[in-house]
Amino acid sequence: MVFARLRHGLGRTRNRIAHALRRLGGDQSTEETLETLEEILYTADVGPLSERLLEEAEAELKSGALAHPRELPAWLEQRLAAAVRGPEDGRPLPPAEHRPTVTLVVGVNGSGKTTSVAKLVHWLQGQGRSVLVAAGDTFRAAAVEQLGVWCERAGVPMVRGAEGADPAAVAHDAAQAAKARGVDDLVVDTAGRLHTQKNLMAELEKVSRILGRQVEGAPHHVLLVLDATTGQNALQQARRFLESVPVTGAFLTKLDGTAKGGATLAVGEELGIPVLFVGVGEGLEDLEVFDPAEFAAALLAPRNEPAET
Ligand SMILES: Nc1nc2c(ncn2[C@@H]2O[C@H](COP(=O)(O)OP(=O)(O)OP(=O)(O)O)[C@@H](O)[C@H]2O)c(=O)[nH]1
Ligand SMILES: [Mg+2]
Repeated sequence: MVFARLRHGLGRTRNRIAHALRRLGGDQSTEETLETLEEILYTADVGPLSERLLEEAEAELKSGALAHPRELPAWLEQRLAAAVRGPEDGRPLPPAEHRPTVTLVVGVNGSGKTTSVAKLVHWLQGQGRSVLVAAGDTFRAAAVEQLGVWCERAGVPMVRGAEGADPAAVAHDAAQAAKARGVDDLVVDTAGRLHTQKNLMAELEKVSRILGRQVEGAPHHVLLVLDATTGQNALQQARRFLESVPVTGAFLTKLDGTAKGGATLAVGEELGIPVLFVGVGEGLEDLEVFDPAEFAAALLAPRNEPAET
């Protein structure tokens, strides 16, 4: 089942939400209903979006647009789904006009970039696309090794530089190799960096610029990898990345192990970027293309299936 691991990960949250949702079906006053709704939104860590939804719910209950609190769970599911964009036409990373399609993967330390690059490679192969990987994290030799292991497992070639090499030089070499080999996709891993490290953010701009010189319009996709377990903090980090590189979408990782699934919605709503993928485990296959409707349903899973006890 799609999002089964997410449902599982959200287990504890789900039980609390399940209780609250059941109360919505009962005979509560408008005030009690809104309190219950607030609890649900808070539990799911939906963030600033909560306030807007609460105001809307209040207005609609008072105007009669929402006739009974019983209708709130369905209303909520629909609103949550509408708050965040998924990939256009359900197709993330569409091919660029000319080969290779270049995808740059960025984010803070430990957010899950390298693992996500591996998953992306695997997913792209599943779409029938040939891939080359650039080991743009030249900071640590171990980083290149880690990516190398994944690439070997997935059976894709990897271009690497010497330890401490300029990541832009690696990106340059990889782009040339990708063109020479005629592969469909080039995926570029980068070192983790804090949004506050100005020089490292400038380095990212340089990598992006160099890629653009090699391949028209590159990078065509810039994926910002965000650790969902950091909840609303992920937003803070994300804003600064958006200033340095043209981020085209988010890859939300570690949704299998978080009670903060709502952060996903906050990302979409607050940053205005689509969520393209979610990571739901540490393996190559543990990636889902993001679907807002399915996600909202999973978040409010108890509405659609009996709650676990
Ligand atoms: N449970 C779970 N773990 C994940 C997921 N994605 C990544 N991880 C784990 O998160 C940890 C960090 O992942 P990396 O891919 O090395 O993160 P990174 O952003 O490349 O890290 P740096 O290169 O050091 O900045 C590893 O233990 C991964 O297995 C996910 O979707 N679910
Ligand atoms: Mg890494």
